[in-house]
Amino acid sequence: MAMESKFIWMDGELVPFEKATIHVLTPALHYGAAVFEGIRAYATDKGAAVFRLREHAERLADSARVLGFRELPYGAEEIAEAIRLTVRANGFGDCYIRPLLYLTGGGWNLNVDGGRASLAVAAWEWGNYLGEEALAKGIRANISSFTRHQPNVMMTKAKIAGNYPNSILAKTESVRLGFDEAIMLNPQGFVAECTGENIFVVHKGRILTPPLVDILEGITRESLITIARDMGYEVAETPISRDQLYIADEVFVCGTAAEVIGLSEIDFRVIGDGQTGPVTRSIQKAFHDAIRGKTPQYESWCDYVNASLVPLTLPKPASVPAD
Ligand code: PPE
Repeated sequence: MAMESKFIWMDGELVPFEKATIHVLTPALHYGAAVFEGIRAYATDKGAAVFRLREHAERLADSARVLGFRELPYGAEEIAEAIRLTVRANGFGDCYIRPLLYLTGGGWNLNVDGGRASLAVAAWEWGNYLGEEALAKGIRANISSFTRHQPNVMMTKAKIAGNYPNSILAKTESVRLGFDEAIMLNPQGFVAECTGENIFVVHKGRILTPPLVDILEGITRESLITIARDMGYEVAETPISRDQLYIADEVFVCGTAAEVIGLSEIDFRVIGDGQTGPVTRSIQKAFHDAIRGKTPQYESWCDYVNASLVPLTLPKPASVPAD
């Protein structure tokens, strides 16, 4: 199984991969009452480094708060430590990390207060999210026939598991139509985000991206805005229409899993010259350097798993290799 690892961390314990199971009557599974993160760690000269770990751990706790959990078994710092421990115990360099806080032990009357939250942290080696050729050639996207969430229907700031069937509907439709990814519009008809990425447009030397109001506050998005501004580009957070995508010089998408990928075509219109454009390439390169700890300016974004600053207070079974 491609997602295999030695251990998955579950509520304070590293459990062997095959034993990391939950009962079919766990409410999270029935109602999507769970929140998750997608995080990447990268092999660097100083060992594995988790990219922007603190921000991801805080977003997980925030997502739980948005879903209505009033008490969490772990705070952001403990979540971060469980993540470092999981990467270390599995001996991974490059890997994808998936913490999941899920409703269990009750909550069957659609009330989170009837149950409690449990935390699991898995990690696995996950290659190119948008396909082998995405980085070199860019990908083809369409505008989805499905609308992205209105924030008073589903909370777009939170990575709530139950938000994702909206992405599944859109992505499945796009792939069946022969595209690689779906671009989703908000209920007003402006560009929101993709099924698992934020989106950027390059037009006449300026970089534009939709405002945060009804999208996920992507951590890659925020990193790229910082990188682009540091490189001297003007970046504006502004509503973007569908036709602005068609006439863009470049369009790129970004996310933890996808990283930074150019769009070669949208709705059968070639974007720019149909290749990953020069602005996208320069930002891609700066991002790839940053995630591997090669840019002193951004080194604080790398959390080296072998250099935990907090003492290891979480339970650790005897089978875990010594640090
Ligand atoms: N929008 C959505 C809807 C989203 O799911 C992601 C992450 C982003 C934007 C980018 O956010 P960030 O990772 O913080 O830069 N999507 C996750 C993959 C979803 C999946 O399970 O598949 C991810 O990239 O981990």
